[in-house]
Amino acid sequence: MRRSFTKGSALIIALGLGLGVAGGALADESLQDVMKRRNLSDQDMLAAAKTFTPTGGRDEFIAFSSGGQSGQMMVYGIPSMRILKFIGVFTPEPWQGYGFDDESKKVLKEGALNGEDFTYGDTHHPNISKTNGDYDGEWLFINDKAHPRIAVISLKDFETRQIVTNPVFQNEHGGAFVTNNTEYVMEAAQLPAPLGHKYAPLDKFNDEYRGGITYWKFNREKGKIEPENSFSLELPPYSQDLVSAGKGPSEGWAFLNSFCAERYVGGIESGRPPFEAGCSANDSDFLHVIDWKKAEAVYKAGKFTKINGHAVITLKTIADEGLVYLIPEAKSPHGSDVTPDGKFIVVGGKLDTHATVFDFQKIQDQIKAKKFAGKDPYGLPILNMQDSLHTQVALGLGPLHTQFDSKPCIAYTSLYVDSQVAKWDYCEGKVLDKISIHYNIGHLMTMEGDTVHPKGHYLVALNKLAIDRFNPVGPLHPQNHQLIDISGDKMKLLYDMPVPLGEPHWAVAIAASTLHPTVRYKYGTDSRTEEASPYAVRPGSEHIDRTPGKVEVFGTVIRSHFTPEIVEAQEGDKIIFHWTNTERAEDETHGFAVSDTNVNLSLEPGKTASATIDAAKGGVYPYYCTEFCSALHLEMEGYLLVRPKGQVMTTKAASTGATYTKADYDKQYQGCLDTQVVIDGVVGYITSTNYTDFQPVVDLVTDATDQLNFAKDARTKAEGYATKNDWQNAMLWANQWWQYQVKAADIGLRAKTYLEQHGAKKIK
Ligand code: RUQ
Ligand code: CUA
Repeated sequence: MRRSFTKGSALIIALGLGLGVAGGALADESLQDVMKRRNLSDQDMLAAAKTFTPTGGRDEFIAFSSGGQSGQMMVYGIPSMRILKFIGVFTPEPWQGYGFDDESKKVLKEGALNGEDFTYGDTHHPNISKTNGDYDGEWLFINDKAHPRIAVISLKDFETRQIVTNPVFQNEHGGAFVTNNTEYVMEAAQLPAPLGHKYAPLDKFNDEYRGGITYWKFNREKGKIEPENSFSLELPPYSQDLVSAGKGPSEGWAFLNSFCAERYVGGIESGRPPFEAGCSANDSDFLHVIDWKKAEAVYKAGKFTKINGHAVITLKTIADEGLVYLIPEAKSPHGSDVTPDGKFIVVGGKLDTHATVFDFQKIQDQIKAKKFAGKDPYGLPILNMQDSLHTQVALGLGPLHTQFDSKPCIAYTSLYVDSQVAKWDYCEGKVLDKISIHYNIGHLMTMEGDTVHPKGHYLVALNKLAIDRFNPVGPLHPQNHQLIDISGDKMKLLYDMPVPLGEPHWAVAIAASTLHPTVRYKYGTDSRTEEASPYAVRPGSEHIDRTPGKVEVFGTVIRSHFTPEIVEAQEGDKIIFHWTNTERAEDETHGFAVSDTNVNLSLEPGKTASATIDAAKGGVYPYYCTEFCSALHLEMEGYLLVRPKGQVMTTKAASTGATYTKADYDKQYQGCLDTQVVIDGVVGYITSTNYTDFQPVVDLVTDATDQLNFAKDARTKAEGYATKNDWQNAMLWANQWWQYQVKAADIGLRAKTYLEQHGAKKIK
């Protein structure tokens, strides 16, 4: 429950709000009545009970989903399917100030190509950093198919730290998949093009158009991809698709498929059959088996050429060194997923009814014996498909992607054309169960389903079409994420979640207990780099620096004021605001918006962020806080005054406003003394318990102590003015003293509630 404070001679805590119970007959409805009224079956009730999360409840798993064309990501809880956050990645996200503060503009700028800033991204495949093949919950990666890019997101604060653009590919699809210890983030090209963003006519397709895969070196300590330590493999123009890293026995290898080994070039406008006909004409495409450990050694030995400053291992070197082997795979494959034990690779086929299970050991045996069926036109050895197979299983129409269960040998494969999920045993090669979804599933996600220890429990179907599942909202329908219970023998559909964001593509889910996000930043953190901001100031040392043509504000925010509140500048000046949120209280975020400008910051506790304004036109630009942070949130405001050319600076920036008397001061002063009694009571309660055993309370006590120190300062000022009979300033500072007390009391009450709810013990 929210508390609010009413100003008066004493602090009144309004606890009574919202306690009323809905009146009338509905309140007396029984479960049976509700089931009847809403036409719910026992099965529905069971599904509801499996997903319903009472107020304050937490989810067992956290999912990170691609946000498709939004260029963002979505975070939601499983099994409740409650959306927790959208993460701005390749596109601005105003609420989080992403793309609006100077710090995040820098991150987005890294994603510009040929000088162009993109305001969309086509995000496809998220991946969580792994340690020994399991999610470690530290970093998140996602690719942008449209402008080949990879982004790095910190799972401490769910903010984007870095964007790298691919210097050699024109387009990609097979990102962002990590190797088992996150040594590399893999990004495979899709539409072949001349490497290095160059031109070549299409009649040179076979000779000058190329595919490839980039290995982006990830520095875990810095949380950064290191382009200078990354390399790419030049690959034939086969339209490479998805890739996954080997595990266990297949550690050090990667498996990348392709869907147009025909190297067909369409041209429907000139009477040629289109791409779709030519790219699906042959019975097979190629699975690329990549020895990435060996490729890394070749790169480190300097056997590469440079394109746009980036190391590329050429096809010739790849063939000479034996870095890539090809295996024919069923027509128009899609999805390449390594089993948790690392022994098998499962590949779907969009135009096939089978899932193909390749046996890594059999592949190795052929490679070791140099037993090749032939070579492709680029000199890459081709293995015999039959000799590489473990089994092929007829699953249904359009098998795409596969995820794994915690139970051995159990896999789930999406069937796009059939609109179903197949549960099957890849060891024995038999189908166990099927469930219909709505509709045309693409990817699917089990809990930690691409790690060496999948967690089972749930599966989410990421569907391409929703058609009739939700209330109509016009021709563009929401996406449909469907939650399925996979804990029993038979799959059970639990919940449909509409998502109005973009095509979901893939998602990954991690046990919530593995994530350890921060509650607040270390004081003065530039959240976009996670480093100390050089612009942070402590309360009391706020200042405005003026140099010709430039006004630089070093300020702080706290409930419920900006310091400074009035900033004057001259037309033509560059004005730079740096704000530090000095709050430590959980969720006490302030915003900073300047009217008639594109400035909108989000200042979470401890964060420092900056905004630059070019004051082209004289005028009055009010600024205000955009988060309803306190009872006096609307009063959290200020003015940027830009004087038109020719006007001089006024020394008295603000009018004096109302005038106060000694009586006003005395009344306020008494009010502060009364409030202090309430605060002392709360402090007495907290210190009488074992509160130091509760870290969140220790943090809150630190916050409250901060506020009480500010209160003491304000009191000293008030009393100082009172001795000079300056009742105007005395009264205003006494009021400010009270404002700080209110915030201290608010924090104290949060701490008290926490202690009561978490069974604190009396020790005094
Ligand atoms: S792909 S629907 Cu973009 Cu991940 Cu398979
Ligand atoms: Cu700070 Cu509203």
